[in-house]
Amino acid sequence: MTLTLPLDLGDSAGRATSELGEGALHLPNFATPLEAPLLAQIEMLAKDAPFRRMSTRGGHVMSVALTNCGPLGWVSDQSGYRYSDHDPLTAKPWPPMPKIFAELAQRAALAAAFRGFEPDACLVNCYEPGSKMSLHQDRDELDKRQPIVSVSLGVSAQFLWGGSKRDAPTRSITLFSGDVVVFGGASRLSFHGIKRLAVQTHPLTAERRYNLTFRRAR
Ligand code: MD3
Ligand code: FE
Repeated sequence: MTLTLPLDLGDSAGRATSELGEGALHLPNFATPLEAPLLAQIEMLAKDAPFRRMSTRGGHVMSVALTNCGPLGWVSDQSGYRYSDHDPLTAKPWPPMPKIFAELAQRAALAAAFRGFEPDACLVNCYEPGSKMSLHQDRDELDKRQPIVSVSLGVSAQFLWGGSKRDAPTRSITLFSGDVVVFGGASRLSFHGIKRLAVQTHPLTAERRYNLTFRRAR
């Protein structure tokens, strides 16, 4: 007798690894086994380095709240963007990068054929319903041959993936909790963003979405 199991292919299950562009590899559910411990580490590091909304050079306040861990952290204020070895809010060094963060980032980079990736910065973004990130490039890191590894946790988001020019057409990709994307090579300087977060709930994060981006800043 043949058993037929229900399949939900409209959801996050059953997606294959795909190349979004040259050097940009989407690894669906790569971090799913680590969801709970990663979120527990985020909660702990936010006790030392709280999530906060930063100002931009233009004087706008970002809708995404952020914190960092590792030797360097990405910061923004009225004088612009940069990496800093301390938290401007507390004047203390950023919390150390948890071992499971660094190991996950290195394993993901290796899965995308980037050997020896040793991140010195992990930016942690926190999205609430209505938060968004406008189309931008990440160009504050010295060695553009080093990839950036992104890990999504919590409610899903629509990731906007553009080209090497701001006005190039974009495509939209849903990033679910546990998804990892490695951006390197020709994709390292591509424009990208996150659409306004819809109201949704996730069992581990309620209405929030977190994104870890691992970087080699210096
Ligand atoms: C493509 N974060 O923090 S992760 C950022 O989901 C950022 O919070 C988004 O963009 C987020 O800078 C998107 C995906 C991502 C991260 C870095 C990239 C895509 C990238 C660097 C180069 C190209
Ligand atoms: Fe970015």
